[in-house]
Amino acid sequence: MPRYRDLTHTARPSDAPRVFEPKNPIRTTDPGALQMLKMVEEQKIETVFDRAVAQHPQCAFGYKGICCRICMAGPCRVKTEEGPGSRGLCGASAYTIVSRNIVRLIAGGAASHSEHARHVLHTAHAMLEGHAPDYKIESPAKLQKLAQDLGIATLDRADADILRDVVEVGYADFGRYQDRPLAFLDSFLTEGRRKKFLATNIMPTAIDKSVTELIAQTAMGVDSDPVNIIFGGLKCSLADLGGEYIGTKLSDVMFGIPQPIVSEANLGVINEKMVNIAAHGHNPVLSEMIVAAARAMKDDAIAAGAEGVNVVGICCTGNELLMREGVYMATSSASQELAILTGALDAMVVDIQCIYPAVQTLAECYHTKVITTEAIMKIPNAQHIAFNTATALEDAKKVIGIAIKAFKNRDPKKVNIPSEKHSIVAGFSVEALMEIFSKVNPDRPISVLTDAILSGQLKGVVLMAGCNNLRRPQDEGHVAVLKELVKNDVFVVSTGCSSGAYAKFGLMSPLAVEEYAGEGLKSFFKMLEAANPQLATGLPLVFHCGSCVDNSRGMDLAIAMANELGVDTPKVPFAASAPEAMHEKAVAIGSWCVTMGLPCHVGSMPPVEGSDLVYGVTTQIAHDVFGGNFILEMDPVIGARKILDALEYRSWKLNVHRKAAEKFETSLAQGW
Ligand code: BF8
Ligand code: SF4
Repeated sequence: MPRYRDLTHTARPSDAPRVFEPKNPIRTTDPGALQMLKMVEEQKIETVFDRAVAQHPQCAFGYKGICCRICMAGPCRVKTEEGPGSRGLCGASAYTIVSRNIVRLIAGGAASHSEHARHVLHTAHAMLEGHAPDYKIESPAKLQKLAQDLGIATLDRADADILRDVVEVGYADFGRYQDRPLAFLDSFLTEGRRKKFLATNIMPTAIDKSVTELIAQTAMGVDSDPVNIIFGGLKCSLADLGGEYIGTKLSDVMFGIPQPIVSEANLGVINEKMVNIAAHGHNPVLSEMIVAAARAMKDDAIAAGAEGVNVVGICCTGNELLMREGVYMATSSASQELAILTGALDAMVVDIQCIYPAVQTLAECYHTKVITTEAIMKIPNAQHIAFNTATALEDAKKVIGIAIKAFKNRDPKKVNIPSEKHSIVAGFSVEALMEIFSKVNPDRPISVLTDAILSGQLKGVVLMAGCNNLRRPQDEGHVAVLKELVKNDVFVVSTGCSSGAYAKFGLMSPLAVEEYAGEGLKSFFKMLEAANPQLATGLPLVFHCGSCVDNSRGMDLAIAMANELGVDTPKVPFAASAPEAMHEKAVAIGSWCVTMGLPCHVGSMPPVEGSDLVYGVTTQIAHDVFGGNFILEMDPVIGARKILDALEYRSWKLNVHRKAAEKFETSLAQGW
């Protein structure tokens, strides 16, 4: 069972309101978004903030996970009364319905992440076959390392041959029929996790199989055992993690390993004098080509009367471009529509995931063109350009051409760009972090981080992740949790829309360190900066480690720490937090975090409260089986305190056992 130092803290959430002022349409704390909404106040434009108000109150059955729509005899809603109403029509109990519903979210998340990864794989494959001439191997070093991790020979082999084998293993990971672990997943697991997953029968063998098997397992009249269903869900979440690894690692091979880079964030990065195009969605396969095309077509933009083409990022594609290209981050999930309200966004090109269909509705009130690019993602009335890796740069140039044409139709009277923007430092892949640590300890770079934790200088590491969820104001949770953690000397890395929040608030900057970091964290940064005079800027308060698939980078960091400390991941002072989780992908990520042995705070209640059994498994029993557990807490400060308790408990235990091992000159005990 997880333990909390403050005895008022339990596995149940505090009584903080689940929904912030349900009738209040000001549901953001992002200064740029607030400024934008103020600027268009008179115009009564409908955005997600108004629709969030209109959706309340939400259905209490759905909220608790006790509405079953799995077959057409339903929907069946489980009532608290005794008798026939306490079960679905087929006799399914609350625990069956809740567990089926929640694991189907994991299946959706795993399908989404791995579809992204499959696209990167297809692109690599097409490149090797000579059908994707605009792509190349950007990082042979990453390819070598990846191949070695996968057990693929590298000595005296051409990069293309090595990549061919890597791609083959990646494809096999999608469709393997043999009873062998997912290779990309197995390649980085600790021995302890490998044993645990085999013993609990949740080691996935193939990504597609894990998703379809889970849908089949939870179909009407199949599995009704909540524990078995949850284990099926955890297996699928591990397949999700494998898919994320494929996505991140191959993206690094083809587009480069992110390195520290200076950029800017928030709506003020939209430039009135430029052709502005937002890249929104997730996959660098598209967005990298958009950036290349924008650079190539600068003169066309100048001929149209602009100063050039300004690509800005939204959501995770924004993270990908920020890390590798220094592209400005315009905004994140819940404020995506607001980029259009500036009246200066000439086009928005999208691929997959987290794109509100509402962007097209709003674009029709302006000159903005929305361009969809993927066969599985179209929006009625938006323009569709089928993005083909064989003609990638050409397709991307068509998109830029549309933006330049739209620029000429821009109505200057409608231009309202908020002034809000901040300088940020991003691009902290694990490789980039290790490079910085290596200036202190070239032989064992990661020990710089673990030693700081063992000495008490740092409390631990937290991976801040996830979305916006307008049950509470946008970014409020991300910012509040971060401030509490850094004040208490936690080293924080971030991904996804959590990164978006910190970038937009200017917290992803060295300037924020003085104001918010605790003394231990400050002295840790000072020591790193002194050893790294080559860095162009100071270190930021929070380290941007990428998009949502890049949560795999967070896991890489946790595993490196585990290996250095000589323990399995459940003993590492490392936790995750998604204060505003929303997407199915967030459920998949949270579930693998727990399965990998990490405490995982979630600040928006998932639909599990309809069953005490399922609630107890996710928040308590999971801790006994896997060493990780969900901390479901809506108050961000209490959430952060609960995370801190988990970190302190782990570092305290580590120190006790290490001291005992030193004293008696034995190896570190493992049975705790
Ligand atoms: O994958 S954090 S709202 S943008 S799901 Fe979506 Fe959530 Fe943002 Fe990226 Ni991740
Ligand atoms: Fe109702 Fe059972 Fe069908 Fe679900 S599967 S909708 S509980 S009859």
